[in-house]
Amino acid sequence: MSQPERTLVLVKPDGVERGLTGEILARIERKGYQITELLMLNATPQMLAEHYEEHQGKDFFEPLVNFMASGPIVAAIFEGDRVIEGIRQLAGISDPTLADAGTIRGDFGRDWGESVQKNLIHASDSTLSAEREIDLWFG
Ligand code: FUP
Repeated sequence: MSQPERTLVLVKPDGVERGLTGEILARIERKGYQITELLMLNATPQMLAEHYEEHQGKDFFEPLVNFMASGPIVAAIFEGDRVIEGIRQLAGISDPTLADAGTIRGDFGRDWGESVQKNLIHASDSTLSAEREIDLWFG
């Protein structure tokens, strides 16, 4: 039998600061996915540079790393069949102004006039990135 699919979820510093950690994790749990590991931590710029390596060199890279290092993050591993797609759907698109109502980013996010999108949640986008990111945050 194959291993259950896993993904990495981060409640970003804006989500933790605004008291939305429980709401965000609850939405994912209510969908039916299971938390298998959970922790709160302050990420180092080095970890964040590795996490967001595909964005190095882009305009928003430095503001993104600074934002992600600005306060505690809650990191979780969720598992379940097609969990990667399922949680991306619950999260909504990156720009919280345009994310559909009913999604986490659409319901709780907005533009704050900053050079980085504060959009509450990270969720891995493929099995390859999920395994890489789980190693980085929980390895
Ligand atoms: P996502 O897969 O939705 O988390 O988004 P990306 O991997 O494309 O981008 C990572 C993070 O960079 C986003 F969550 C928000 C931020 N970002 C910006 O601030 N500005 C942009 O133009 C694109 C992304």
